[in-house]
Amino acid sequence: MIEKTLNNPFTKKVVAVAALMPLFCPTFALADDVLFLDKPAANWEKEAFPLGNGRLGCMVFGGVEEERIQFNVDSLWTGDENLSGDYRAPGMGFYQNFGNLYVAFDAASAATKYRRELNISRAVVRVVYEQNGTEFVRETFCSHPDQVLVSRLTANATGKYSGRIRLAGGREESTSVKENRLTFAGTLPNGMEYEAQVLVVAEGGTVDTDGDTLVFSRCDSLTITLAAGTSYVMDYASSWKGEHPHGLVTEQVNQAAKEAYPQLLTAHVEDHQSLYNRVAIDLGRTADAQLALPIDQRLQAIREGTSDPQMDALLFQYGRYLLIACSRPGSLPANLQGLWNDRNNPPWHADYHSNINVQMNYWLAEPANLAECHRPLFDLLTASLEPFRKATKLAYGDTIRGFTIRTSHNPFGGMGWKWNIPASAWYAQHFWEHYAFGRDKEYLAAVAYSYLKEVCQYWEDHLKALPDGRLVAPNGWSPEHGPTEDGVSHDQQLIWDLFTNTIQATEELGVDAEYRQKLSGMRDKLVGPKIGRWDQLQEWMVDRDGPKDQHRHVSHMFAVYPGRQISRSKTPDLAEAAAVSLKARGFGTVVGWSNAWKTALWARLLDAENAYTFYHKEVSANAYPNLWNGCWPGRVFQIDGNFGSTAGAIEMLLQSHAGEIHLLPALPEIWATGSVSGLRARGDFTVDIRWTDGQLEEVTVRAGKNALGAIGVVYNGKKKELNLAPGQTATLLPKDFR
Ligand code: FUC
Repeated sequence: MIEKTLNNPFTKKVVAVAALMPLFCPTFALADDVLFLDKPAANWEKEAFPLGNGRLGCMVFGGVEEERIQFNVDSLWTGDENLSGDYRAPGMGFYQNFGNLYVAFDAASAATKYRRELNISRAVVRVVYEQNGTEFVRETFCSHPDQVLVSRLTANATGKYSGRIRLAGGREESTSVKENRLTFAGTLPNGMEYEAQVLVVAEGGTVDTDGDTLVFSRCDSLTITLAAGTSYVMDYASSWKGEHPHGLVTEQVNQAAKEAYPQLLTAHVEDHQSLYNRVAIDLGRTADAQLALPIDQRLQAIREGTSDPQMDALLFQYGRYLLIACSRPGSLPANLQGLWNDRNNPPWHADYHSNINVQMNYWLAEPANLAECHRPLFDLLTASLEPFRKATKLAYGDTIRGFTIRTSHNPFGGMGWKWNIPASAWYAQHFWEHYAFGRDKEYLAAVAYSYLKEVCQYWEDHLKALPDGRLVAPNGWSPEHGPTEDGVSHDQQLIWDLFTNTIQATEELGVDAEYRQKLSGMRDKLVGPKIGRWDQLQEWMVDRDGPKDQHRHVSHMFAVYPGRQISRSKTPDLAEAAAVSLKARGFGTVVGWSNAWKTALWARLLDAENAYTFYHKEVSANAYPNLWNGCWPGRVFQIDGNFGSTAGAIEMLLQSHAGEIHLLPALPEIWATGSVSGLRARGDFTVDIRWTDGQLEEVTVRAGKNALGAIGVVYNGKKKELNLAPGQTATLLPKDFR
């Protein structure tokens, strides 16, 4: 049963296909990895294509007369630690539009055969068209290894490029031009310094300056390199400020300009694929005629009822693509818009929203095999501890232990809007989950444990005893819904989760035995989930849920997902009550993140078709032509719906929250035959699954270097126990689950 990786027939097949990939790459990669349109973007939010290296991101429009590349750096923020707590105070700040790069062409005629595509397996946007018999090609990417944006313009004839290049800051900065370099710099009202530089290298022809633009004439090709940075450092003690970015930006541009374009591209693609290629997915075949459509028409056909399982796979991988693009070690975490924003006053400040949104941004990180992309969240939360503590003390008194946070926060630890008391416990869950999946004890000891413990301290001092001795969180609010009162289910569930994870952390680390006892005692006294008068899972301690209430927030379902207090296997009555509540919340079109949450919730409740209904809504109702999630159906881009959709789809294929690996727990009919490889399960396992006609064909479980060893694998109600040494692989077949 237990075999070495290479003896596994399924792995062998994957290896064999991978070896052929360079030969067949164009057809192999086509549908699941490419978004394409047959026209330039008319709209930033809906049609331009996003690229990013975690820190520096851009949106490519692909115009024929003028290319526009709008760019951002994740730390360009106004505001400060905003101790007023006022959401509208200047201290809350806004995430800023860094600027635009424009390349205008002296084009004589209209283009034909136009195609603009984003290949998410390469993280490259390619624009191709013909004009007067010449084929023009532009490739743009944001390199993580070189920390620059590169755009390369070529043609299949010489001397075809003439036009002008302009670099325009988002805050009306003036741009200076020297030789073939454009530069602008500025200082925000909060003292943050920033700078962007563009260097243009031409082959053939000439490049001259004219006022604040570069003029290129009869060039064969152009390579445009853009670097941008700010003086932000993620360090409260340094007032979040470091050196002026001029030196680094200059070096980044100069260094990249020294390298040959193919090298820059190869380094970029290799870096991207080192993350992206960890997971492959096949959810079934779409008809060729549908695949041949540009994505706006493809979405339209889906909206008219055409089946398109490869769109399901594309949406799945797009979530992974976007996380790689906006959250890499060293960057800020993904905000409400990831890192893309074209305004200086974006919706909700493009901030970190703590009552569902930023958490949802990271639900996919661990199971989608992008654990390192989770780190920016821990970095910012850890760096923000001091201002969070300070604000908590200001509001609640100096003697308070631990801290809590408001609904919104910025990259300086500044907060705004209402206090969202249990949010720090929800964040603690992320610290724990990173450990649960990877089992890195050093991280648990050095980073996660102190965070968990400090949040526990807050609750040790704040839980209130009812006359019968049970414990409740006082004055809670089920996010954006209902009254403020004691014992709100969302709070109770989060505290249960926090205590449970902290207890487990003490066991894993072999520390604080007495404290563990104390926490378990308190956890056992917490008012637990309750079933109400219409058999629903109560949102409040008082049985007041309305059966017709279809509010978008489903905060009392935290215990089902992303929590683990309620499950079909361990607490079937509560799980059924959750299903009653969720059904009552309806199946209508809802905001993107609510949609995604419901995908994951129905999957955890093992209802495949309801889960798929919501997953499908993301493309049938919410997604724009660039597949970005429109939060309120079709309007206001918000990235949580993208990330949450991928996370929800994973829950349909693999679950591991209940201490075992559950295969295909909610496989919908439309995904009857398919495969997925590289998903992560808690306990440091990586899982590949293949299925046909709705039935498991084969599963491979690989134990990582920190693997938990013993693990149960469940399929169709039957369990197979495995015991794997680190690095060992097991392959199971249907007969193992009889
Ligand atoms: C929460 C939601 C809103 C929106 C905002 C950014 O407050 O209730 O729908 O997503 O975050």
